[in-house]
Amino acid sequence: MKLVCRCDAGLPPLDAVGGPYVLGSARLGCGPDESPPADSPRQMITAPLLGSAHAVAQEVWLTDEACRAGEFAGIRFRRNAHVLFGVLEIDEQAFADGPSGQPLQQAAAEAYRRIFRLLDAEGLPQLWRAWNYLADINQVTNGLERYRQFNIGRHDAFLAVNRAAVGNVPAACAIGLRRGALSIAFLAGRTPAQPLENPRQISAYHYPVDYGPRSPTFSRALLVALPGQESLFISGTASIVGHRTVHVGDIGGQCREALNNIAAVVGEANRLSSGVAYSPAELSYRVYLRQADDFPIARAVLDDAVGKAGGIVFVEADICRSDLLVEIEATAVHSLPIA
Ligand code: 3EB
Repeated sequence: MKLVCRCDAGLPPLDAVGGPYVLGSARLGCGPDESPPADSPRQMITAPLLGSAHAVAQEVWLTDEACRAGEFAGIRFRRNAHVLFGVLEIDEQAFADGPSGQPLQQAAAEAYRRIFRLLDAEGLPQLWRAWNYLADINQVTNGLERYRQFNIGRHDAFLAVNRAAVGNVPAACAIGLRRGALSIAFLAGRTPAQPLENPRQISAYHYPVDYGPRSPTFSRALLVALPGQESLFISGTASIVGHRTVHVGDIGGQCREALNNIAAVVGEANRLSSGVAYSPAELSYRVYLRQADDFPIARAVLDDAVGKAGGIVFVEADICRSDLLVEIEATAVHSLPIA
């Protein structure tokens, strides 16, 4: 079984790639009125690309075993015997402000409860990776930042279905867009993954309450074993040491610190993986920048550290702490010798 992610800038005939081997996709830089395809889950990310000759980029998850499509509680998904990719959008306006929390908190809780119900029903219960996008992530309503509202809902959902909210939790990112419903894409499978933490950082699920009443529910990275293959999913990574933001106001410093953190996580991957070592130069990166003006410096730092060859997509979007200017996520796939 193989799982690969193909990223193409521009408008390639990716629907031509289509067919049974597509698990799902993400489209970055699309307009708010574009619709996803009917037969395949696709996360529509309306954040502008930066420094790209093309308006949109598309990441397609492909496998070498035929997939089938399904729909469950508003979740569009495709799966084969080993993996499942799904996309869910929930409009928080469907929830009333009330004792069970503000609308975004309720939407997040409902979204994750549905995801867990789907995964249990499909017999692919391990949530490996989640991509979370929400509007106005740093906006404060009724005294609480929206990212923190999201964290309460997400955390509650894990506990509601008796899932651990520490330790074996998915790799993730949580990113702010200008508008739109809460959008969650996810990759799940049959077997538990190996979670990785970063020795330079406190685990996010142990952040002190200064960062919100409920800690964020994600691992710094996950190693996922599939037959003949191992994948490394590195969560959104920022300029945080311990639990504190460092290099406030300094985009170059934040980019270098985020890359130091990624290097530390890669070190952990290499300590715990039994396969061939990972290197930062081989990773595929998604770089979120709060300010488009920061692109030239971010590009230069990334090129310097990673090399130009690797796939790097730069996106203008908000980060979950208002003092963070950049967040970087990364992925790699290794073939393993078949035992
Ligand atoms: C951080 O390290 C930066 O809430 O799912 C990174 C990755 C961050 C995932 C999430 C948040 C999340 O705390 C923010």
